[in-house]
Amino acid sequence: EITPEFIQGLPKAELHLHIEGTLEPELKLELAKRNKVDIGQSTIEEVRQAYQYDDLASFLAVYYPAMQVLQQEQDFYDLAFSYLRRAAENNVRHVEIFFDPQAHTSRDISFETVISGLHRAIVDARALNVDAELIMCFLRDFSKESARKTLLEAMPYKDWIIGVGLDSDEHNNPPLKFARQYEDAAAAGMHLTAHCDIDQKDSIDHIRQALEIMGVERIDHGTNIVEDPDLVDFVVNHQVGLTSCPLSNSFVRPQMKGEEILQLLSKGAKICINSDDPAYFGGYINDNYYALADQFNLTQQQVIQLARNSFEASWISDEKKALYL
Ligand code: ES4
Ligand code: ZN
Repeated sequence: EITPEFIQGLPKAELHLHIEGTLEPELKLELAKRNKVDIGQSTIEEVRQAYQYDDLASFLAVYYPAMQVLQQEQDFYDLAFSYLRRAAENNVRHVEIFFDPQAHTSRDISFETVISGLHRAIVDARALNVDAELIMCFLRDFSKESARKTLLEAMPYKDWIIGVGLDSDEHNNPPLKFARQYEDAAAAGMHLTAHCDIDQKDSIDHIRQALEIMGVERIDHGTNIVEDPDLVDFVVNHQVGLTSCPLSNSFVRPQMKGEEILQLLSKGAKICINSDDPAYFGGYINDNYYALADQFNLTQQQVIQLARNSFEASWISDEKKALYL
């Protein structure tokens, strides 16, 4: 019923996309050469062969070390501009891009180098009819002191950062660990979101903390919320966005979670479809819509609602939103 052409034709927003997860093998090799970094692989086939993961821990162990090829401002520009070109090809009109400054500052790459390259790509991508913003993620397995330092480094660039998020290893790293940094970010005018991953030991607790104590406006992943009807009512009543990533789920989590996505959609939750780390999980946003639509027999109405939700859950101005809704 649903064709790739139908999905291609829908204007979409992408709200759950890690820029470091868009590093394709081709660019990884080019940057390794440019910066004379030995990554242990020298062909695209070898790079792809190293992509062996079946859960979050084994994925993150491949993902973070690969970032050493990113060194110069131009590298961050090339990474972001390549993604934004793909986004435009996927008919993505608006994107809120996660970046992990601590994955770079911990390697002695300056915050300024990272954000300047990303921001310059965003400015140039306006010519492609893609409007993009940055969400700064704290690495939740780093200390709260490190998060505090990162937020201070970000302050001179706060007009370039629309919000903060939380990613990396969730085990024993609850949202509340960063309550103070979220308060400070909100006081600086930033929006708030947090990863609360699927089937984590404490995922319902984490979702509840993030929503009820920290006031996040979106939950990244978070489809486990179906286990708790009161929390589902809360996200429906407060229009909290839920950013799902079907291909990511099927790669490094137990399954795509299509039933949960459809259940939340039918209850009126602002759930939407995203690609997470497309260079690692076998597809960009249209591939994610198609995989879900194909395997769970979605109707055109359901796919249209998912695309509408992506704009409704976004942080663009109401005037701009009206152009898409
Ligand atoms: C991530 Cl799949 C996933 N989970 C947690 N943190 C991440 N950062 C990038 N991809
Ligand atoms: Zn993510």
